[in-house]
Amino acid sequence: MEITPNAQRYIAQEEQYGAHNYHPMPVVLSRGQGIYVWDVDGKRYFDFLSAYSAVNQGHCHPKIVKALCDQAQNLCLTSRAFHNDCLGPYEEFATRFFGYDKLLPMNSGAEAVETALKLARRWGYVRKGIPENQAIIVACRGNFHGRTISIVSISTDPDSYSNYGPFTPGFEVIPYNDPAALQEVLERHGDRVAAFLAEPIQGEAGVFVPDDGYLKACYDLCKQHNVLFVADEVQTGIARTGRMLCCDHEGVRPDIVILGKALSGGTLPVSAVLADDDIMLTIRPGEHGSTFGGFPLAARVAVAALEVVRDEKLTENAERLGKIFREEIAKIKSPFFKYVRGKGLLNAIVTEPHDGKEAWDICLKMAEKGLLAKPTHRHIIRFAPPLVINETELREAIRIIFEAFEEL
Ligand code: IF1
Repeated sequence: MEITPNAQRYIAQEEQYGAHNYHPMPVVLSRGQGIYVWDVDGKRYFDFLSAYSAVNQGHCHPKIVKALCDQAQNLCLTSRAFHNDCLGPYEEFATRFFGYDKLLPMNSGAEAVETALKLARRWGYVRKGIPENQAIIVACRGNFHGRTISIVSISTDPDSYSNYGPFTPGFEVIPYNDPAALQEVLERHGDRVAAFLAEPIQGEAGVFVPDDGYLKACYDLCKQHNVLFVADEVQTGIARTGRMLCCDHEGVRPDIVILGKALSGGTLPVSAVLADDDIMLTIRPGEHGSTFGGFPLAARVAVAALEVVRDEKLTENAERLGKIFREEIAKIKSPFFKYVRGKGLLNAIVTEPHDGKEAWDICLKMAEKGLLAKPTHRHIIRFAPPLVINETELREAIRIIFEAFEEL
């Protein structure tokens, strides 16, 4: 894939002055609108990563950008030392939207996960009576919940945790998609377990969709042992998998829900933790917070972002177009192609290397043809377009994917 001198200049600048904590595709973007992004040379691409599902509503959605710009002229930040006229309306809107008593506003997804871990431990001590500093939280192998030290303490991916120790204690990690493994831990010392934390579909692991009934089985085990079921819906939530929350596919109502990414439509870092009063009120004034958590810009933007999901019926669209995507992609005939998996518009193609080429080369070929997607764990290519995509656009993108496999 050709890298123009114009693009090369930006890449070299990042190389020289920026930390090397990423290895991006050799594409330099300068504009986004809806399902498309444009690079600095004016080339247009389908965005099939959507910033890892943060741009469900499409790039620079006019309604969300308007909310951002209007509020930015008035009042950006008050801190929580004072009230303002944006936070209450947002909290009421979002708690009714998802059906929970209370919302605790944070900024990044990792901060919301950390908040959920603290909330679960606090509930474990205050409500369940777990002896002080002995609460256990169970997590799953293959997880991705963010990059803080406590979160990488439960990671099973060396790229996430190696040389970042010592690690936070109080976690047990069990195999994903294995209710018996959870049952074993809870029968062994469930009286000390405060919560079970899982992604309803493991995104980073390569869109690993657990067996039907897995979430419900784990939820029931949690209820039997008075353990909180905590769903990390940062990537799978907000219509991405064809339901408002991915747990809705199994009729599971998590005790704690973690949201991020698309909560702002990809304009600002906005995350949140949702729970009912008996859990949420175990954190009292002054016992948790954040300078920007729920600030006026985030509050106005998040309401607009959720209204777009509702009004433009993005959940239904993701469900319908996701089925078409998997049906069509499954027809690919190529030595690289193993299978496609996913729910709604969170899908991935599992590839295998062939003839000295692999997923990265397929992604470069698709980029050449005007579609951006990125491999995860080397051989899995995630496909997650903005949920505003229509069938015609989707079929055009599928054709590009077919051509890339054929040409390789
Ligand atoms: C990176 C991965 C995806 C998440 C879930 C919490 C967070 C994430 C289920 C933390 C964030 C992002 C982080 C970003 C790339 C991307 C990612 F590849 F890292 F794993 F999507 F799968 N829970 N995922 O997916 O949210 O603090 O980032 O706002 O770190 O490279 P955050």
